[in-house]
Amino acid sequence: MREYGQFYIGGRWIDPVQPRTLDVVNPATEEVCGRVAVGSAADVDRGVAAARVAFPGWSATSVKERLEVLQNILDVYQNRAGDLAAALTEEMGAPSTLAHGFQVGLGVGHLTTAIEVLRDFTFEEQRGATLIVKEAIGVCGLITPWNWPMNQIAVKLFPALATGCTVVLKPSEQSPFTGQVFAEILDAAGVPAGVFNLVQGDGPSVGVPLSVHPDVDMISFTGSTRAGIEIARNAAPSVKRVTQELGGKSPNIILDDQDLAENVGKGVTTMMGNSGQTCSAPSRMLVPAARMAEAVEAAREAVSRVTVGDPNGDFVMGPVVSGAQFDKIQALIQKGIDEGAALVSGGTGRPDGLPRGYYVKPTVFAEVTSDMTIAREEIFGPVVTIHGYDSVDHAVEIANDTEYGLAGYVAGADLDQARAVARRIRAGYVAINDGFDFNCPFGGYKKSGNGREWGEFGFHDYLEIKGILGYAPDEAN
Ligand code: TXE
Repeated sequence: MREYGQFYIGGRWIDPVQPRTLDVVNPATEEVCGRVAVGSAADVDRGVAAARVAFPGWSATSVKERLEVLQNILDVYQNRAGDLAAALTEEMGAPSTLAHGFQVGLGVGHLTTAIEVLRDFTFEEQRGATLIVKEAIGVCGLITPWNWPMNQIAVKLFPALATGCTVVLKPSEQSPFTGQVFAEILDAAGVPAGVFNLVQGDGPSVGVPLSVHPDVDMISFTGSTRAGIEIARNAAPSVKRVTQELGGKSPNIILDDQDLAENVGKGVTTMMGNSGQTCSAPSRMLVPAARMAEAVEAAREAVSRVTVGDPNGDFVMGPVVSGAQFDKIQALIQKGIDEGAALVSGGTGRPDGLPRGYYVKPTVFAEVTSDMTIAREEIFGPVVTIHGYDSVDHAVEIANDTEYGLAGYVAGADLDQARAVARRIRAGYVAINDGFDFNCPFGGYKKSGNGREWGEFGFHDYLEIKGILGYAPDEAN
């Protein structure tokens, strides 16, 4: 049983202003596995004040000094990777191999990338008589979700620190353990007091006071579109910057010239990873309509290999994060059945032999059309919908027929055609025949949000751009 009763503020572990705690439930057992202090507006005030005091000093440090701090964090992070992964598996049910290899591993990738980007980043640029200066925006509130808890903290925090910002982090109330272990890591790495502050709590108790706070310069948020809109609304009176990485309903177009069975299999396996709780997951699979039967067979075969069970055991998929997510997914699967989609595999109810824990059956629907609820709403569970298209133009039309625009996937043997299709997808991130790149900008069009994370693009969100006229070197005057 984990007990975390304090917040990390101003370089110290301190008690919350008012004692209140929240139980954390292990989704694999449905039992309480820990207790975490819940903050209030008064704790947010303290965190923001500490970050404000630290800002002038931290933003004035040299790149070399910040590189040293980031390198220290990397060393401690790698030493404590096992603790982070264990915390993560307990709080959100990710299988331990996924938790260690990807969930926590991505943090190493983002940190290493931030170090590389910072080494070469151009903070100042002379253009004629004008100097362009990129300056840290100030105190940043980072509000993160539970699905890739460590990755989401990493992708925000490291660019924020690298650019000279100071932060107050509020992790999801459903996955607070990783945030707590992570604060211990930053403390051990010698991050200067007040540069990083941690206040735990839920949306109303801590997320809202952070969003409205007049002394916070920016909120970086990842989570639901609902909360993203609320944050932007709450932030508006103080005119702070708000970046949002929200939901997705990403298309996976398998073109006719590519190996259909192989790519259907890959799409199904990718979708089931992390129990489908990935904002950029390839949730809508688009195949040539004439080959629907072939695709269904391949999907059935692939899904039969997705074993479900105890995240500490040798299974591909663990539970989903909570009872609320379980219920939401069940309702959407039922809706798919009611609206006439063809259920290929899975369905409602728990998998056999798993009476406890928020386990969902890996589910595939075929013959799905864009008007169905399962094609429109983000399910955020292990559910793939297969849609048939009649032509490449039709595939692109289906791909873009969504209010989201986070990611897209194209599989094609003729690369010219695949590239042309990738260009036509209205999304912030499109992968042709797989591929992974820590420097590729990641963020959404439409209701998937705004701002871009990852690599160099992740730095821009945390910088103000100032132009100083008449700053020309003597010879340019
Ligand atoms: O998210 P919330 P929930 C989607 C996914 C999922 C649905 C609901 O479809 O099924 O959202 O998940 C904080 N002001 N995604 O309800 O509520 C909250 O405390 C400030 C996609 O768990 O958005 C947590 O830290 N903060 C997504 C964070 O927002 C607020 C990842 C996310 O929780 C707030 C997660 C408020 N008013 C869910 N309300 C992705 N893009 O990957 C909540 N929070």
